[in-house]
This record gives sequence, structure tokens and C-alpha cells, in this order.
Amino acid sequence: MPVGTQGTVKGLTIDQVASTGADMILGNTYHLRLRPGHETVARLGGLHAMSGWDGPILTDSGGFQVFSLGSLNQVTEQAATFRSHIDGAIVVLTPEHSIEIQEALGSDVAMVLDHVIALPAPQAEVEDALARSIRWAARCRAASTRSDQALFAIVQGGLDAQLRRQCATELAAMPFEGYAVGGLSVGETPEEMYATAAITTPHLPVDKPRYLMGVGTPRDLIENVARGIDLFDCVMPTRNGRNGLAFTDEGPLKLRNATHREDQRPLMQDCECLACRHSRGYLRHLFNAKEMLGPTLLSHHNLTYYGRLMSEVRTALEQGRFEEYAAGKLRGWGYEPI
Ligand code: PRF
Ligand code: ZN
Repeated sequence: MPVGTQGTVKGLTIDQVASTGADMILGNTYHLRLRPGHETVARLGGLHAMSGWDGPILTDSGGFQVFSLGSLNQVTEQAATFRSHIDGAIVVLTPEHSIEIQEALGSDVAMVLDHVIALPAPQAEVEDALARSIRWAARCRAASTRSDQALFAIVQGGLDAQLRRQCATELAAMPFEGYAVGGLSVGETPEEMYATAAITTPHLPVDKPRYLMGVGTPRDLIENVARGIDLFDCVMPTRNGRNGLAFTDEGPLKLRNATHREDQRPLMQDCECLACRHSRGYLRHLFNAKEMLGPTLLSHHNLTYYGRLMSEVRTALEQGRFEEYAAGKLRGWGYEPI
């Protein structure tokens, strides 16, 4: 899922987002609650009508943004309380309020409110956040009223195999339409992330989507698909695109580098995106001249690259040649096969 935090995938029109092959996009409860406000979004017809995106939308619950963006965060059994990063106002986010906001936004998939902590953390803190996340998941399930909105649970538990298994097993016994693995990509190594995904997915239902939140690099997608993950979201393709970095089969290219000054080649041969109609030299010029088209074109290329990667992954899985496909990609990026 491309990330459209504030009701827009930054720098792209919805037609451009659709042309990257994306089916579902992500929106953020935390941001839309603060601005323009979920009630305003509802009066504008909901997130689909407001943004013009008529495909599926998943909204994150706010748990992670409270952790990463808010200040003066305080988590009690009742709620996460934080200061708005926009105007300093104090906001109290209970599990019930997170569901109320997501129902007003009208997303197709809502996420439960969870308690996210930075890693590494003391065992007692990891256990406390995990137990609270399970209780909050139950409160979110009880609070949800829309039969046209799926609700996904989120497994926490740090890097601890026992805790991950316990959390996954308890949540799997509750009625959710899908399951996310949260609390990763928060400072651990890639190998720790892969190991944690590997010990978590066997305890999740096989017939429901498994979603790894906030991940990752192209390599992370391949490695985690190999460990049983179906769905991802990440700002990486768009944020890196805005900063002049383009993903390719040979690894990332930094377009600001002088080596690209008079390079007539596109970023990639056979890429159908809007950027690959132009030379690397032109793209470099756009970034050097701070033209807004540069971030737009590279965001379009990177989302097209991610979309194509996942589409090829699906085909390779269907045809029983995922391992071979994954090995080729990983070698191209300079990594050992799985
Ligand atoms: N919880 C929620 N959203 C998230 C995460 C999480 O743990 C992550 C983890 N990197 C990204 N987004 N609710
Ligand atoms: Zn391209």
C-alpha cells in the first residue's frame, strides 16, 4: 500500500497512484483526526469521496503515530494521551475513539489501537505493552459498528519469540478479519525483523491477510513474503522519491550525484512509469533546480517499482518459482539469496 497519510499520496494525483498498479492505499487516523478533523472528513463525504480514491483504503489506528510524532505521550489503561504536533492541543485517544474516527473516515479496513514502544526495551515494558495491546484490541472489536469495515488486530511483543507467539495466539482466537505484525522497523536490525516475522506468522490464521506494518525496503518485502507476509505499507518509495533516490534492480540511484549529469539513459529500461520517459540527466537537473516535478516523477517511479515487484512476487508464487525469483532479485541488489 502506498502511504497517503493526510488523504493524499504526497506529490501524486489519484490517477497517477492508480497507474502504479496500487490497489489499496493507507490513511492515518492520527493526522486526519487533527487536521482537517474526522467530522470534517465525514461531512466531505468520507475519505474516499474527499480524496477521490475509489479503491480500498486502510486506516492506521494512531498507535504508532502517538509513539513517533506526539510529544508528552502518556499511556494509561484507559487511553494514549498526546500533544498535537500541529498546535500543541492535548488529545486523548482511547481504543473506542480510534474506532469512532476510523468509522467517520469510512475506510475499508480499520486497525486496532495498539501500544508501540521503542526497541530495545526491558522485558517488563514489552510485556506490559503487549498485554495492553491485547486488551485494547478487544475494546476496539467491541466498539466497531460498521459491517462494511474490516478490523485488523496487531501483534506486538518486541523481538521475544515467546511473547510474539502468545500475542499472536491470543489475537488469533478473537474474531478479526486480518492480522498485522507491528512493533518492527523501530530500530532493530533487518535480520532481527525477519526472525520475528518468521516466529509470528505460523501462529496466525492461514486464511486471513497478514500485514507487516511500516516495512520496508525492496529486500524487506522479498524476505518477509518468504516468511509468510501478504501485505505491506511504507513511506519509503514516496519519501525517498521526494529526496531524489530511485529504486532499481541494481540497487538505489541517488539522482543528485554528478555522475548522472549527462546520462541519457532512463532510470530503468522497460519501466512504464512517468519518470522513465526521461533521461537520468534531466531527472538530476529537476532535483538540482528544486523543481516540483522531480519529486513527483521519482515517487511515481518508486511506487511503480514496488507495485511491479509485488505483482511479480504474486506470479512467481502462483507458478511455484518464488525462491528462484527472490534469489535473482536479492543478488541484483547485492544480497545473498535467502
Ligand atoms: N502499530 C501501528 N502502526 C504502525 C506500526 C505499529 O506497530 C508500525 C511498526 N513499524 C508501523 N505502523 N498501529
Ligand atoms: Zn520508472
